[in-house]
Order: sequence, then structure tokens, then C-alpha cells
Amino acid sequence: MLEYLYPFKRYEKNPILERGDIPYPCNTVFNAAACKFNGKYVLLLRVEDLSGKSHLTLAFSDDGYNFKIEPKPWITPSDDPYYWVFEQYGVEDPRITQIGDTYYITYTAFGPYGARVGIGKTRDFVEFERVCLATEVENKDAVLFPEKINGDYVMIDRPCGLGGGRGSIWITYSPDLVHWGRATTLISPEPGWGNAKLGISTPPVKTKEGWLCLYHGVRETAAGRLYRIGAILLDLKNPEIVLGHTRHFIFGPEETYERTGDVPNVVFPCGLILEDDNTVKMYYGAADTCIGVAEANVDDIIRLCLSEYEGAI
Ligand code: M1P
Repeated sequence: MLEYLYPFKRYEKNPILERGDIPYPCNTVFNAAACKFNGKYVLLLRVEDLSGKSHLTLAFSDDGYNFKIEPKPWITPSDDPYYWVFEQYGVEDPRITQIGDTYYITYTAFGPYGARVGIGKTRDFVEFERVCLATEVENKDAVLFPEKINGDYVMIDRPCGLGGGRGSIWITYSPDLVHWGRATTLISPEPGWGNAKLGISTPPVKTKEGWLCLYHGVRETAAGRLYRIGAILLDLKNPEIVLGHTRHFIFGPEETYERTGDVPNVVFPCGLILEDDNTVKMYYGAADTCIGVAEANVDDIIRLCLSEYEGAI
């Protein structure tokens, strides 16, 4: 009955990846970026090792559900002293955006000063080259737009929001991916399902109606934090204009693998793949412990972005 409020349908064999699938010892696998490359589905997995630090490992699939994981990590904290200072506690929560023939990877660089946004790039998912650390601390949950807008690269990120901070979702611009500015806010926490902080989850998908992103809202409860997902639609020509966002969460922890794990009650998508039939596959970390996939029709999500709150009271 409430299906129109919750457009995502979980894959029946979720979780699709767990730590036992990783071909080397680790604690957990979660929060994976996703894209398509040479006809294959690609996941860039956040793998937390046994010391508690994270690195990123590639996995490939023909069907989007069954993935073969590479035998070794692909992105680990850099040896370059400049990057090492800020990445030595791990690299986390990647997102992938294709711009032309290059795949840009935004990630959280985590070190003693806090969290910063790193940007790197690849053309073949073999060689990986760092572009820059794009922000100062505390900033994370960054995604790039898949094309320049009015001559600039565009990024959404989330300054603040750590250590109890109240995090809003911001947008910022750059001529070269290195120098960022003209930052302004898009959406902020409000009383309700995302009262504590928000963060963008998935890179923008271009639709006729606007740029479509998923974001997470964090609610502080007496039992801890609850991570749930909404959607936001931004104007194609001026993405500072929020055309609408879902008034309620459209996906939240329900299944046992989402409710229990290292961090309970968390769903955390980092990848959204648009298919030819106008559906999307959402790849999400569950309870910071494993990975699930769920699918929805794009029009159903957009309708919820543009409609007033329809929930029964
Ligand atoms: O434990 C839930 C999530 O907490 C953090 O997310 P955010 O800073 O956006 O609230 C991250 O550590 C994320 O990896 C984790 O899934």
C-alpha cells in the first residue's frame, strides 16, 4: 500500500557482497561507488581492514548483481608525503563520475586533522592518479557533476557535520578541479528524519526534469543515529536551484543486514546507475558491514521530489 512512497525494491539475494567475499582478510565491506565501464558494472568498494582503516578495492560484474572482486586493494593511502599526512587513517566512501572519457573518483581522505575531500582519476580502472585534495577539513560526501555547467566543474559536498556538527549540503565550482569557490548551500537539516545532518549520497544523474541525486539524512535518536535516504532534484542549467526534494525518506534500514552490524540502522548509498529502461540501481552500504542493491523507476523518484508530503498522518 505504501509502495508509492518507497520506490526502491531490494534485490532478493541481498546482501550482494560481504566480508567473506573479499579475497583477503578484512573486517567489513560497504559504501561502494558504482559506474559502468566497457559494458561491465564496476563497484569501488570501501573495505575496512583488520586495523580499522579503510582502502578501496575494485569489483566487476556482467549483470550488476554478481561481482568478482580484484585480489588486491586499488586505492590505499598515498605514499606521497603531501597526501599521506591527510590520508594516513584511510581512504573512504568513494563516488565515481564519468566526465568525457575520464572517470573521476571523489573520496574521503581521513587523517589526524579530520576528513577532507580527495579527487583522483582513471581512464582504464588500472592506473589511478590523484588530482588534488579539494577541500580543507571537515568536509566529505562529495560528488562531481558529469559535465561542466556554464564552463565550470561543479561539486556537491558537506562541510562540517563531524563530531556532532550540523552538516548541510553545499555546492561549489571550479575552472580546473583544483581551485574551488562560490560555495553556497543547497539543503540543510530540519526537524524530522534528517534532523542532525545531511550528506549527498550519489553523483547527479541527468534526467529531463533535472539533476537527480540521492542524499542521506541522519536522525539522532536515544538509541543512536539512524541513516535514511531521500532524493533531491536540481535545475539542469543552474543546479543551485532546488526544484524539489522528498519530504520524507524514501529508503531506510528494514532488513536484518541493515539493522544489525558494526554500525546498526545505516543505509548509505554511494552509487546510482541509470539503466536504459529508466530504472536505477542503487548500491548501498548496510550497517557499515555489507553491500546491497535496490532498484527503482526514475519517474517514481522524481514524482516524490516534486510532490508535497503525501504520508498519512
Ligand atoms: O556510520 C555511518 C556513516 O557515518 C559516516 O557518514 P557521514 O559522515 O556522512 O555521517 C561515514 O563514516 C560513513 O562511512 C558511514 O557509513
